[in-house]
Amino acid sequence: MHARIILAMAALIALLPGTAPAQEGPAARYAEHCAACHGGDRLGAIGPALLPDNLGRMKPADAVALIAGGRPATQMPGFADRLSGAEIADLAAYVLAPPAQEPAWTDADMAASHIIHTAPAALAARPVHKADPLNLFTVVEAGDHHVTILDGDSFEPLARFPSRFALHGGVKYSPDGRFAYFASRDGWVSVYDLYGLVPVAEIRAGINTRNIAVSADGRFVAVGNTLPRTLVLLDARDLTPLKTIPVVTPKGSARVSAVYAAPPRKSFILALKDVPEIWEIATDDKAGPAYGGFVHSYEKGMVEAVGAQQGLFAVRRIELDEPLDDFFFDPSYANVIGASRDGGKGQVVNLTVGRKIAEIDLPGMPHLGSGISWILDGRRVMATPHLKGAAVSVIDMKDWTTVKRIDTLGPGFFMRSHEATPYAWTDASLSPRRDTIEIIDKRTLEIVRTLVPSPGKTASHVEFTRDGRHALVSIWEDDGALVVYDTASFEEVKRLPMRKPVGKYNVFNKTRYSEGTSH
Ligand code: DHE
Repeated sequence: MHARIILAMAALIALLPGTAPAQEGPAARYAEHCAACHGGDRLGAIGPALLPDNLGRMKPADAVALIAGGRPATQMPGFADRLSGAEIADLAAYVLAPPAQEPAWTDADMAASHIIHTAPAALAARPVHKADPLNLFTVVEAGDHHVTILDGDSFEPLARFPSRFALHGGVKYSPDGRFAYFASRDGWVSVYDLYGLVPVAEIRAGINTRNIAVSADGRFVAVGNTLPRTLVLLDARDLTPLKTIPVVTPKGSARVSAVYAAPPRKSFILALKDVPEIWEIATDDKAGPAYGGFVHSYEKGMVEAVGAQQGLFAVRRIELDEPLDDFFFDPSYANVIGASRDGGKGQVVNLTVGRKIAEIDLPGMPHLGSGISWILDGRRVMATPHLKGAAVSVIDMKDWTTVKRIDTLGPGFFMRSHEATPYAWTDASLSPRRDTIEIIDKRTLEIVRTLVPSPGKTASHVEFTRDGRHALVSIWEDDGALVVYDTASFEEVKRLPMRKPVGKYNVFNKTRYSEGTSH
């Protein structure tokens, strides 16, 4: 209804004298055909933002096809009947190019976008369902921008609701597992109540967001943005904005690569994309001088104080040799293991001393949240698939040497396991063998089984149930599915049709920081 009113208003405005686009060209065509849904400023309205960062890796040919044919099951119509091929190609090039002036998103814009769906007093006192609240899965279905809440014992859906356009990255939970937090590429952050199965609140914290993190005490949500270049801190209860920290360094401003909570440190850690630095943001009201703007200086070989920030949200900066695109922590959270996607080496940064302590032979660490760790022969090892090669690297986390490079059927995105199983599961979704899941024995580092859940269809992203007895594999297709496997027999036990279920997140494993999954 809302969409129809906006479209009708847009059509009306276009008919008013003096308001119809005066000139020809893609900007005028954008104003005439796209602005009503995607915003005159391209920041999005009922449709998503049409800016290069938000459109991700969309190729010009895909943009042309989408404008010509529309997007099925959404309100995006096709324009092939109204625009010529050349006009559509011009329009595609226009939305894939940055605007002449970088769009702004102020604290006032953010505050104006804040929506409370369920007031705190109206939240359910206890779960309205009979499922184990800690064994729920939140499944992000990218095919039609929905989220399914799944009972992890019966594998029956408890709820299915529309999400913001293009959710990306891991769903995060409050420490008690009651609230689920989502981020969309367009900067929308949402909180959902898993007791009452209702949305609680939403806010648009930026124009383009990398990811979000929830503090260990559950009080704050950190939003890492690439546009504008900010870190936004929200009240986790209802997403009220608390503080916007511009990501500005003496070397210039930077986009956020990713932000994560570091529970034992009572802080958020974020990596910057354009400046070689890691930042640590205190989530402790009493944070002392350790957060006082210390920067490690390689030239001077010492830690020097460059400012005196203390207390909640104090910022500590750590300088690096090269920026990190991806990182994760060792189980103690003393070390950050990261790499730039183009760099040939991984780096280990010790957060206590505030500097790089080792390099890892890890060419182009792949997608974030891809790695896992376990104990092998008395020592902790980590493993991650390669984005650009048919291999999984297993690294000793004490001396950072490569224990083994396991050859796989092809490059993949993710690797997952669970404390209760001796096996790790990995995909080859970036290769011609994208329909396979390979199972590695964590004790022998050998591949012991290859599953093909749906021949010819992409299989990726595995997540385990709370007890580790079942593994859920995604079939990444619009008419996709979640396939549930028994992790001892590797037999399929259930198949649920879903619309491109890109990721699924188990409440227990995430909130208990299982070594077999991302956090
Ligand atoms: Fe992701 C997580 C970055 C493309 C699906 N991805 C993340 C995270 C980051 C990231 C920073 C960690 C968020 C978190 O959990 O807090 N992703 C990037 C990229 O830089 C990249 C390569 C390019 C881009 O477009 O941004 C990229 N990612 C993709 C995809 O194309 C995927 C496959 C489909 C999609 O939905 O866009 C994709 N990303 C995912 C998923 C996770 C994720 C499913 C969560 C993994 C998990 O288990 O935690």
